[in-house]
Amino acid sequence: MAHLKALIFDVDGTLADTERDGHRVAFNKAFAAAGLDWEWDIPLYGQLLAVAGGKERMKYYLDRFRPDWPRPQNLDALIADLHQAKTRYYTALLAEGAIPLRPGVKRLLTEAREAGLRLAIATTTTPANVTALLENALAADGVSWFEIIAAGDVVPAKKPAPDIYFYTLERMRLSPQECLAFEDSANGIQAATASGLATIITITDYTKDHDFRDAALVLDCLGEPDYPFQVIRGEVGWTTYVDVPLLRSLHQQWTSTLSHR
Ligand code: XBP
Ligand code: MG
Repeated sequence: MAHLKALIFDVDGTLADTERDGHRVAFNKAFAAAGLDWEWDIPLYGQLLAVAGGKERMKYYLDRFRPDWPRPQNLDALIADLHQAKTRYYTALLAEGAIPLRPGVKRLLTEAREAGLRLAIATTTTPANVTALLENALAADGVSWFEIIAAGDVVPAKKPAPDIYFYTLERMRLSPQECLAFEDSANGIQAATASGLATIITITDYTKDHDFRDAALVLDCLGEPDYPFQVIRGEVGWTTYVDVPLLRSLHQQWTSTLSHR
């Protein structure tokens, strides 16, 4: 039976609740700076999150919500420029400390490293956003905590396609049975489970109604010793926060269930 060797983390919604107060705000700043009458309020952005990827999301917005908006010939170039500007605004927000890590994330990452577990990131967001989040919210050397950071356009298809997880597993030379994934959204759980990974979900306000029937465990957050998690679906025994012993015991249960199928 496979032993647990690595933890693979999604970024947006999982390491930090970045969408509503981070990415959305940065998009709106980029639109305003470009003199565009595009404005993404909180409910609209929730709908736009159906599409992973900032560039893809802007196109989806135009197709679905702005058929009236006259497309320039160089639409792809405009979208690319807007996305670069948005990334600058987003990383500036992170540098101001606007987005903290979610409860339990720093503690679990620290414990996992001390326990010799390998760490990786598999995300749709732009690599510069990952670096800015880790360096500003985790630790100055936060990037070095992760053996692999697979992000953005490094793979042809974005979540819910499993490409970014296959890419990560390949570079770590690990099988999905030797890992656990952490996600927050329907796109994420589909990508992780399609690559054979048992997945723990921590919901956000934007994703609490998503379909997580394929998740191994669904929680409101990872929890802390003084800040217990709420179990939305799954078994955790008496534990009230996610730690390495819990992950090892859950992994054993899940892999043994899988091997008996
Ligand atoms: C979530 C995404 C990203 C972000 C925006 O990524 O879909 O596109 O919303 O980032 P994750 P970019 O897989 O970490 O949940 O604008 O850089 O794409
Ligand atoms: Mg996510």
